[in-house]
This record gives sequence, structure tokens and C-alpha cells, in this order.
Amino acid sequence: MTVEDRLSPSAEVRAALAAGRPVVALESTLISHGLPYPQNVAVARASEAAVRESGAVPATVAIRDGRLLIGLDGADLEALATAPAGSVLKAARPSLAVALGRPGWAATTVSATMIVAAAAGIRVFATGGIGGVHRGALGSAGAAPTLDISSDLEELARSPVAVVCAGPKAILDLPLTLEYLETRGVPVVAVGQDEMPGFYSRGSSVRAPQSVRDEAAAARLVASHLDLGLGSGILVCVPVPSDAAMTLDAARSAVDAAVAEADANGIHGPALTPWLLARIAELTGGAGVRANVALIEHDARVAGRLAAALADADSARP
Ligand code: PSU
Ligand code: MN
Repeated sequence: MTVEDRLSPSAEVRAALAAGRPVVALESTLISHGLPYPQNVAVARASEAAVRESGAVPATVAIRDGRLLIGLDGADLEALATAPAGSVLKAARPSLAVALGRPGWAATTVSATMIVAAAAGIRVFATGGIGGVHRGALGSAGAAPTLDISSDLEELARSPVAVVCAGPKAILDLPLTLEYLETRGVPVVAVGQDEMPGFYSRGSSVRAPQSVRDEAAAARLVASHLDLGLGSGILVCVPVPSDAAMTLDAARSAVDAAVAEADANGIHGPALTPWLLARIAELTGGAGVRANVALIEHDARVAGRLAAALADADSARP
């Protein structure tokens, strides 16, 4: 069975896609692995509401019993959010077949969600922060290289989907992540500022490869990139809203401490990202979770407007 054979869109998503109405894909790993309960289910619901307020249909993607669900109902979201820790597999491109071969739930990361979105004909996808090149991937003071590079980056190079995020996650090596995306031919654009958003903070002190003034300009760029048919996605980066943002310094010290502890405890592989996010939540006394929740919802709102703009542009074509 191909990916297409396994797609199970909800009736609402199916109807919206058939009619050319705007649809925004949302991932589920941030529900199962990225945030604690009950913030995870609250942010999942708030993201869906934000997509709707922007005039698009939300399509949260997850795996259940070998099917790729597109569009979860309230009970599904709750089940995923309350599943016992460790019982939900984190499905990415390399683990997709394993996740589909098991009974029960699996959550989709950015890479797996992009695969599903592209197969279903969904062009816009919102998440919090993408995975990328981890610090120390190329080795650091006395340590061997880990070569830990998220499959999210490869997916951006091969699935034609616009991913709206608040920047690569702050736990990563941002300059190396940008270099990798450039090598793989993925455009990265910051909206409304020259600097890359820093995930927890609005800035990162790293210049964005491209920037556009506003969302309308971002929509035009996304449309022209996707029209070229290059096969790659595009990364649209919007900063966390000011009222929930951490300062770059505060975010940095929490991230540095968490990364050092993960190193000392030998945490690596797919467990690393969830471990770091949980530790940062503790170290920042809730400020990290507050920023994370706010940025996810904001990304969903922007993605909804982007999807609506793309649908409008389609209907204006001769
Ligand atoms: N963004 C968040 N929280 C998350 C993630 C992203 O705000 O939990 C998840 C995404 O699903 C992303 C994954 O694809 O972390 C990256 O994991 P890794 O570094 O192991 O590839
Ligand atoms: Mn990894």
C-alpha cells in the first residue's frame, strides 16, 4: 500500500480539498512529545480554532491502526494528548513504516506530516519549530560528532509544502541548520524582520537568508516557489508574539543548561528533542511553555491566512 492508499481524511477535510478551499496541516508530535498535558491538548484545540478564524480548515495529522488520519476530532486529540508517556511512537520518514505497522496511535513529526500533506494535496502546514542540525552534530570540544540532523530538513528538500514555524527549535545549531537547508535547496524566509526568529525569543541574532515585509509578500513568494515545481518545500518563519516571548538571553541560558545536562546524561537520538523541551520547561518555570504554546497558535493563524491567500490566487487564475 502506498502512502496515498493509507490516507484517511475526515469528511470535512476531504470536502475542502475537493472544492479547492484552504486547508492547513498540523502535526501531532508536539501534542504527544512536545508539551505537557493539559497544555498540549489546549494548544492543539487553539491551533485548530486559529486556522478556522483565518478562513481555512485545520487538518491535524496522526497515525492510528495503520492509517494516516488527516483531521482529528476532539476525542482523538484528547486520546493522543493523554496517552501514557512512551506509548505513542514518534513517526518520522525513517520510522513511518514501523509506525504504520503497529496497532494504536503514532504521532507525526514535521517530516511525516509533510509526507502526508503533500500526498493529500495540502500546501500549507503549521508547527512550532522544525527539527534541524543539533549542537555538536559536527563534534564539539573533545566530543565526537553525533551527526544528529533531523529528517525534517531532508523532507523540506523533497516535499513541496510551505511550513510555517517560529524558526528552527532553539535547542539546535541555527547557523548550521540554515547552511544545511541552503545546500538542500530550501528557501527560508523571515516575515517582518531581517533576523531569524529564535523560537522562544523574537530574535536569534542570526540573519535570515531571505526576508519579506509582511504576510502578503510571503504568500506571493510561497506561491511562486511552489509554482516552479522544484519539488522542495519552503520554510516561512514568524516570530513568537511579543506578549509571550522570552528574551534571547533568558532563552539561551535555559537552552545551554538543558543541552549540557542532556550531554552529561547521555540522552541522544529521537529522545533528545522531547527531553530538552521538557527540561527547558522546568528550567524556565513555565515561561518556555508559555512561549511555545503562544507561538504554535500564532503559526497556525498565519498559516491559515497563507492558505487562504493561496486559494484566492488559484481562483484568480485564468
Ligand atoms: N516543535 C515544537 N515541539 C515539538 C516538535 C517541534 O514546538 O515537539 C517536534 C516536531 O514534530 C519535529 C520534531 O518534527 O520535534 C523534531 O524531532 P527530531 O529533532 O528528533 O527530528
Ligand atoms: Mn535526531
